This record gives sequence, structure tokens and C-alpha cells, in this order.
Amino acid sequence: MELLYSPLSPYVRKVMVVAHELGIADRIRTTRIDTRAERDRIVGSNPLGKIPALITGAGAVIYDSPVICEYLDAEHGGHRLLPANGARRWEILTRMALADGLMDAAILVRHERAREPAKRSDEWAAWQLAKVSAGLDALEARVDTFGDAIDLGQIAVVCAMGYMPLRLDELVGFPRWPGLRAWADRLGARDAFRRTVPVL
Ligand SMILES: N[C@@H](CCC(=O)N[C@@H](CS)C(=O)NCC(=O)O)C(=O)O
Repeated sequence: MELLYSPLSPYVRKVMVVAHELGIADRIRTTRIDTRAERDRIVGSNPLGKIPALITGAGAVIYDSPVICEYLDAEHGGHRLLPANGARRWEILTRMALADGLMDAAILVRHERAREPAKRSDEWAAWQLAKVSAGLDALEARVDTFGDAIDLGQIAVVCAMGYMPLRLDELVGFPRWPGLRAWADRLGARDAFRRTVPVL
């Protein structure tokens, strides 16, 4: 399999953590793509021009990251990280959606702040940042129920938390979410996370 990736992407990290947890990372060849400078290379696989995209052994292209994670777990992992059905499946997928939404909102804040002042909307950045806060609040309120089991939802939350402080200074140390931070530090000590730590 081939994974089209860029190094800092939290969505890519999520896929690689899944691969490590399933013991199949060595079956994935990684190809680095600059989605801006090499647009033609990525749109041939994903018309949206986004990474990650996975090219399977059979030559099929799979995106986006939640679909890749499900594919790896179902086809190569025996449903170890996401049950095939039942209440737990929907709980895990919803937690992954929340974590992915945190990444999406954090990236929008970062892009907005990077614009030149005349084009920047502080209101839009604040609107997105409020989503980040609300998502973290919701996770903090339930973190006592998370436990240390590893699944797609827990992986996505740890990857979101690993990424956001790199881009949003106010999230360094997660001062308003101490329970969540302690939980993420604990889970983040697993080998799969340590092997995929984002480096600026
Ligand atoms: N929902 C997608 C989001 C992927 C995404 O936004 N990737 C970013 C890199 S972190 C990207 O490729 N951006 C390039 C672009 O939007 O043109 C997923 O989960 O895979």
C-alpha cells in the first residue's frame, strides 16, 4: 500500500497510528506530497487535492482519513479498533468525528490568522476557536469514561491534541482541560504515538 502524506498533518498521523497499532505500518510505503506545489500529483488520486490518500495493493484509492482508518482496521486489522456494528461502533465513530472537527476548526483558525491583516476576519477566527473550545469542553466532561482502551475515537482525540498546540498558542498545555490533558499524555505514551510525534 502507498500513503500520500505530508509530515505535520494530524489526519496522516491518525492513519499512521492506526497502522502501527495494527502492526501493518511496514506494509505502507509513504510518499510525501506538497499539496500546493504539487497539486497535479495529488488530484490524480484525490480530486479534492487533500492528503492523506491511500492507494491499496489492488490499486484502489481511498480517502479521507476516517475512511482510510476504517479500511485498515476492517480489511487488515480484524476490526480491532472499531467494532463492525453495535452501539460502541457509533460511539467511537462519533468521537472520531468530534476529534476530526477539532482539527478542521484549528486549521481554519491558523489559516485565518496567517492572512494579511486587511483580509483577516477576527470574527471568523473566534467563531472557529469557539468550536475548538466547545469540543474540548465536551471531551473534558466525559474523559473519566474514556479509559485506556485503544480505538479509532481515542486515537483521533490524541492526534488532535498533539496537533492543536503546535498551531494555536492558547492551547499549549491545555490549561482549561487538565483531565483531558492527563488522559492524552497517558495514552500518548503508547509506542504508536511515540513513533509518529509531529516535529515542527
Ligand atoms: N477530512 C480530511 C481532511 C484532510 C486535510 O484537510 N488535509 C490537509 C493537510 S492537513 C490538506 O491536504 N490540505 C490541502 C488542501 O486543502 O488543499 C481527512 O480527514 O483526511
